[in-house]
Amino acid sequence: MNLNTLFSEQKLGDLNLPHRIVMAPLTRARSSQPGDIPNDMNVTYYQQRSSAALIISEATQISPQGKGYAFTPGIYSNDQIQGWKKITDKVHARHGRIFMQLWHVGRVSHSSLQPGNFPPVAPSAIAVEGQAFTDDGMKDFETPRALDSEEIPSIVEQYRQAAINAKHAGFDGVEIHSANGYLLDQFLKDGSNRRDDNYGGSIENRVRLVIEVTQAVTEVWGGNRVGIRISPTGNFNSMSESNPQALFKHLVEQLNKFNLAYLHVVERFGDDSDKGFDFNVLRQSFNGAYMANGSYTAESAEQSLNSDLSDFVAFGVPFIANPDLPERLKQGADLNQADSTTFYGGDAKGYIDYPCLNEQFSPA
Ligand code: 8OZ
Repeated sequence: MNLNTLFSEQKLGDLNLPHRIVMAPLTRARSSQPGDIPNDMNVTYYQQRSSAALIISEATQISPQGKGYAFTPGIYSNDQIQGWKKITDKVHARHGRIFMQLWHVGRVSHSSLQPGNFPPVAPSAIAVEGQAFTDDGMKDFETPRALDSEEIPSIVEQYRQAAINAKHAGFDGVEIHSANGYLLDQFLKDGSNRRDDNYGGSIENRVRLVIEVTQAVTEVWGGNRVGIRISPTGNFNSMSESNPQALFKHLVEQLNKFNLAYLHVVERFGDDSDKGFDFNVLRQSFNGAYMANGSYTAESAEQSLNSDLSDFVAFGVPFIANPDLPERLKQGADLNQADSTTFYGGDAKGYIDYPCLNEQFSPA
């Protein structure tokens, strides 16, 4: 099968991307402690992957309250901004492009990770099932504290400030993380949102926070440098929604007024099925580019592009193990297999030691 469309140029907002293979956001939990600061090993990792059409950074907490996993990086302190600046400089030196993924975990946290050791915050006081990844290992999730209506503007301001900081750190744009059961997804879906104020109940109310955050972030960046990630069918982190098709169609229609660069859709997570959801309704309703994600191969990505189901395809796990993934897919070369035991936390092993075909993409 030829891969002509996968390797054709395409605009994303006002950027010209050389092909359609995007590096998905990947949590690797290797920032420097204390302070959740990007380090030189992180620089090498991103620089090695500069041949992606676009790199989307690992999920990055917008505030101390937004943190939910040990060792993930932030974008609220000056040291974090300076650490990220080294990363964006090296990616740009290799003619790459990189967006930062803005992250508030909401209830997917633990008091030991929170400022003042207070409980995590959420739309409603409903705990996630399972355990949080803390500095002292896995700990049961706790019941979160439901945010007061009066606190919500301060959440929006956390996103705005992080968007400003990402600009200082030299990013090309930002992606709003509204997927996978974190704060914004918790507000969207009715399994986690039982509020009776303007932010809960009807679909119109449940999308309100995402829209306010998008308003703030696009005021900083302009819509054409902003994307948003959603996972309409995902149930990771104890998520559920009674009418995902109606909820996400309404959300996408509301987002159109911001003229965003792209809609990034997690269509499946691991071996999750699509549960009959019609993703093409979202693609057809949205006025920017559609970025598909979820276990795609070069062939299924080419098929999706040629069937006009997507404009870009984001690859996750294959980029962990193949820094030069676009070149390998182009050549039809064998792919390195990812070692899942080194996905989260640890050192250089399983992080910056996966070999490239050509040393042009190896560490500088
Ligand atoms: C896996 C492990 C930790 C975090 C996401 C940020 O699901 C994540 C994540 C995934 O979006």
